[in-house]
Amino acid sequence: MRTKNIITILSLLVVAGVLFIVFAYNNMHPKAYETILINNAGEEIGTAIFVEMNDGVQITVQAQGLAQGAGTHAIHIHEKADCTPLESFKNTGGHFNPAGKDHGLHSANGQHAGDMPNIITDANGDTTSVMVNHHITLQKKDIGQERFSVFDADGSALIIHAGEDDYKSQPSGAAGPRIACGKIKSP
Ligand SMILES: [Cu+2]
Ligand SMILES: [Zn+2]
Repeated sequence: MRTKNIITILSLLVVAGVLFIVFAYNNMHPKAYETILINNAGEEIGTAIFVEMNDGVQITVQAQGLAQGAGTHAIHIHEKADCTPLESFKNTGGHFNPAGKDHGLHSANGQHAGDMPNIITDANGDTTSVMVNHHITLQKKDIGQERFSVFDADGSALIIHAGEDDYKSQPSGAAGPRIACGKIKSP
């Protein structure tokens, strides 16, 4: 009987140890992250889910009533995780650009790490959009000079604009005001 109890205790310790290692590993290497999107009134309008992939980060955006009806909207990663809804989310700064490139998927010296293809909304102003950004990572450290951590000291933010990105105008694609924001901050 005593042996059985000891084995039970040892088993529990092993399980606890494994759980701790998984927890610690996930803390150092987050595989997924979810953020709430808010509009200029500070109201929750959707979510963005980030999943670490071998060659980038997959981002799934679901938002309701993002805009008035159907349209095309720029979406970028901006520099800072401050989604205070004042003056068009200006606290998020410019585009996430640790490599010092020009703006735009069509620019010769492009692109910012935060640049991504436009998304579209339906007649209700809703969207479900999936994209992969090959220039960012959810890991806490950059991966060489290819992929940069969105969890840097000041975090970053997912921003959606009123207008579309023309993929070439400096410094931000002439995309108009910022209408939605989701902070990306180290958990
Ligand atoms: Cu932007
Ligand atoms: Zn840009």
